[in-house]
Amino acid sequence: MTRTPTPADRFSFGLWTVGWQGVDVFGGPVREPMDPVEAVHRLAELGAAAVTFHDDDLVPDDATRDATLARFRDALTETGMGVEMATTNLFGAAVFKDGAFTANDRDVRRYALAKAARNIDLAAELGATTYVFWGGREGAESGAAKDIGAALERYKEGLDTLCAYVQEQGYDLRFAIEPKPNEPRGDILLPTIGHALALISELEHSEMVGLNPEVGHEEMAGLNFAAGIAQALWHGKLFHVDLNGQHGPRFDQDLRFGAGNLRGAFWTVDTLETQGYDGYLHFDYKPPRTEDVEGVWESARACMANYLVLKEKAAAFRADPEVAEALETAKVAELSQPTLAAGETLATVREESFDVEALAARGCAFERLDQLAMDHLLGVR
Ligand SMILES: [Mn+2]
Repeated sequence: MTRTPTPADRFSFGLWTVGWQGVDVFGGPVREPMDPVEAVHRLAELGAAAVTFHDDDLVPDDATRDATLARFRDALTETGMGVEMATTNLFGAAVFKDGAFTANDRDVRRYALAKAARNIDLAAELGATTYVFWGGREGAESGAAKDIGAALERYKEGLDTLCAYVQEQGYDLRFAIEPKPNEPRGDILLPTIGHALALISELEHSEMVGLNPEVGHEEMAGLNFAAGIAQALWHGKLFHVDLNGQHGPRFDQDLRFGAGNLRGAFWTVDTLETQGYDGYLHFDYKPPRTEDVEGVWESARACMANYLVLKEKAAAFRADPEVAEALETAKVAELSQPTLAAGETLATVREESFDVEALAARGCAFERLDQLAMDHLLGVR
């Protein structure tokens, strides 16, 4: 079993993941700040292909910006690591307490656009091809505080403006929206994959905007992540993915990939590997604050190892002749057959006679199929 990744596996990590110092709502930092150069070297040694960053992770202040970028570029050159995605921190600073593109205060919205545009320039310069928008502060805690329709208009305006900017500059960059239902805001705009897809369809340049769904974010809403990304793929909108782990609806746990909902992780990998996704496999998780720096690297290694193990198990499931037979019995392929044959109309089926009782009596045989998957996952097949 291959558990050692290589760059061909297309794994990437946010600098903010391994660099998380463990600050949470109830406590301060438990680990020293991580030098982005150190993160690049250690992730390269572990077999990752690329890193991603928020502006504030890499270049938090202008006084050190040039020197930091010079060291960072050297680290990329020395290791062969790429920057595949970047994003703007539009949530951490006090100015964004009521959101960025959808803040009631127009001056805040104007500042947010300027901050995003500046980091889009850096992202393009470093070779990123995806730019993520996670609007963690775009939302509200109370009903009267936010005019939702107006907020969506401003969200659209922000994305339309930045899309036009990318096109004017000729950057090879696509946008990916990351939905989340709540936390830090009580209710966040674009809470799920479906909400974000609906907004995208209203955008001026909808062809250059897709999704960056995150496992934990969808599962916080009680949703099935594999089904969600399968729909995103069907729309041609799975531009990027954030892999991590979550134990159902509760606070955002950001566990390493494979922890939490393991069966969900199995179907997530199966979907990514069989439904045409060819982007980076990006981990957006937080090494628990119980860990020292060695625990950080252990969790990063485990994210990739768990993906590779699940990939092997999902492939073995798909290659199993008994599974092929169970799929046939469950009529899974039959769903790809159009309901009406060529030339048929609705009138054809209205004239057809159906033995409804006999149809109703047919079992679907899904339990056998699912147990075969469980047997592969449990390692007993
Ligand atoms: Mn994320």
